[in-house]
Amino acid sequence: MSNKDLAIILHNYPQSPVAEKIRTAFGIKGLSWSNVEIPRLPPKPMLTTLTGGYRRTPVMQIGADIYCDTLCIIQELEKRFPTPSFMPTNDAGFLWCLSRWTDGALFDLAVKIVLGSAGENLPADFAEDRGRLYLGEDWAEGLKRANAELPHLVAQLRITLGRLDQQLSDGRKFLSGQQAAAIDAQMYHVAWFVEGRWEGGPSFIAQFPNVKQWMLSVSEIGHGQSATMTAEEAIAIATSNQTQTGQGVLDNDPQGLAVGQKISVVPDVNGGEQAVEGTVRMADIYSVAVDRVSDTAGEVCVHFPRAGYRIEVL
Ligand SMILES: N[C@@H](CCC(=O)N[C@@H](CS)C(=O)NCC(=O)O)C(=O)O
Repeated sequence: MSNKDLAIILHNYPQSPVAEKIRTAFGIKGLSWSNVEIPRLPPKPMLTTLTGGYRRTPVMQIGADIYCDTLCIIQELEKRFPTPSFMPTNDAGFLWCLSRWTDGALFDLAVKIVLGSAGENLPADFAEDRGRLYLGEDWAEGLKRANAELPHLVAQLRITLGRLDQQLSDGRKFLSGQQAAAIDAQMYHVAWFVEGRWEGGPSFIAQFPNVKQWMLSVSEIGHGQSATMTAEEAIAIATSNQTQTGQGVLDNDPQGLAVGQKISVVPDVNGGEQAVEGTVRMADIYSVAVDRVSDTAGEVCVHFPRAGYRIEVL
């Protein structure tokens, strides 16, 4: 069976900006995919049975391979479906590095603006879950601070949009030229989130006409072709397939990882998240994958990026 025969499944929900990044990435590559809608708040047992505890959105599944985090997903899509490339210019190294910032500091800034500006209007359970995930143990204080310092936060975000607006002023259609790149999806999901979920968002974005025009171009790319799938169907696909990931660890692993070693993997932020445990199947500079046995789906291979994730040898 070739890679192309196995369907791409995205576990996500429509309001998720981070999922919008991947839906747009599917559009850039013109991919077909199955859409499994997951809950916006935990518990998410049909998702975590596949991931081993990772609860963030989105998660991509291809057969019995489960890809956590959008960096890991984009890396995998580029490997399996190289054309058209997510990196159409000769700046791939810079662009991968830049995506660490769009997905980290820039997205966190947007989260503070959206959550902070909503203030008391956030539903209590949502505020508690997302507050803890993004703002740490003192999240209630953090939300109040974000609300109080909203002008400062907006001034920070304005810098990025100002720079992008300048870059786009030469008439290019996308950020790095006439062809859409991964960095378009990676910047776009932040702008989409701010415009759609902060009440000041539309007028803020309107100050940057080139950015607004670029957002339209990115939205016109669409999301590829998708069809609805149930979580039960996705689990059955994991059960009836085997991982396509080869075994091996690149030489000179700085953490001394070895195939078969028991490890845990968790986002390296103070989000109060559950670590995923399994045995190393594959590790290289950019990714790590563990084998684990799911209660409902049998043997699965769960993949993470190494950037931004903490691996502990157990
Ligand atoms: N670094 C992660 C961030 C994922 C993330 O924070 N996603 C948000 C959704 S927009 C989330 O998980 N929120 C909590 C949830 O959906 O349960 C990635 O790039 O995939």
